Amino acid sequence: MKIAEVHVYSHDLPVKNGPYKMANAEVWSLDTTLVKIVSETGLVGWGETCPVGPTYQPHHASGARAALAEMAQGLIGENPLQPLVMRRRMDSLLNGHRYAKAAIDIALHDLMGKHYGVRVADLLGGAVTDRVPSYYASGVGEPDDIARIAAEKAVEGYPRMQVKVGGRRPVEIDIEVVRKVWERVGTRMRLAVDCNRGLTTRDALRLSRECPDIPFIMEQPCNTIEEIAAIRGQLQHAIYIDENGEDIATVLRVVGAGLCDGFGMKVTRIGGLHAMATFRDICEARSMPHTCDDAWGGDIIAAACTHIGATVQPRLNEGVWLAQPYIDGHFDPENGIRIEGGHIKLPDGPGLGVVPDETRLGAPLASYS
Ligand code: 0XW
Ligand code: MG
Repeated sequence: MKIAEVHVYSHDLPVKNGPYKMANAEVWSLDTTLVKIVSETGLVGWGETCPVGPTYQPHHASGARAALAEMAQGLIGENPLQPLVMRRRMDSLLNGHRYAKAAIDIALHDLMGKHYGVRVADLLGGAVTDRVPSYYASGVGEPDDIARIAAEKAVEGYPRMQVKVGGRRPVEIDIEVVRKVWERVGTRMRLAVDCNRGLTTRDALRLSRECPDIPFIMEQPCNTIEEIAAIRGQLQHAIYIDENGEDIATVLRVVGAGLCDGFGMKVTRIGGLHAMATFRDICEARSMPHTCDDAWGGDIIAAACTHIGATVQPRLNEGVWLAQPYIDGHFDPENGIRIEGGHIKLPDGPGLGVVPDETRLGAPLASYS
């Protein structure tokens, strides 16, 4: 089988009740990029990549589209049923830019699933559940507001809550946020405190030291691996790496050096579903809990995260975060991905099991054949 066509689309996703605020980003609307791959036999696969603005990671929407433009013509005529060979092909066309390559990789998995008549989760090793746990991530906010949201999410059935802290405000407010959430929710939900690179080592140490009784994990406390390494031995809390987990080589480095206890992982950052399966297996080999998220995105990203999330060993599964609660409507009005009771139903497939209504996307930005 050969790839006959590649089409690239863009679509705006306004943030419901925006902005969504993190230590290093405040977003009102996200610009997502969709990729449609068509085989010579007429099979179609969809992929997506949607950086959460230009400051969260070294990714941005126009960068994704420039990278796709660089590679797309070189994919025509290649076999879409070989994701490993295709990853090497993409690397031969462009260095880096895994978050753009991920859109192609996701589309290949969707197409492959349709070809073989199976779900993407089955291509990735097999689902262990069809009710995938999610988690709720608050924005950076005031202590009473975040505690109220946390209490509501516990009642909704979320097994885990991620509280955002960090940025340009006194760390005392962050400490109060964490304390109030813990007072309201206790052990009803597992708790993550995500600093999104936003704390100095001084403030990360203070946050941890002042909450030794609260069993949260601390996610991406500081900007760099070096800063985290410098304070790792003095922290009272387990450390998860998110933004710094840029590729498999970095994951191997931080796991090997004992610099973290788990990960917040993004499917597009690591390069797509093929790389995500490798990451999952590394984590399983070292008993490292992790999420299977993306930074933002619509139904295609949501489905991709849910399929890989369904394959994670349950004791290591920290959940699949979706932007769905912040987005009005779906690309696929019938089978769009939804969080209900803090969990996500694994789509039936074949492939991703979601098919965008193309009339909602308009004409492609670029087409290659
Ligand atoms: C909560 N998320 C998965 C969504 C936002 O893009 C940030 C991210 C995180 O954990 O950093
Ligand atoms: Mg994070």
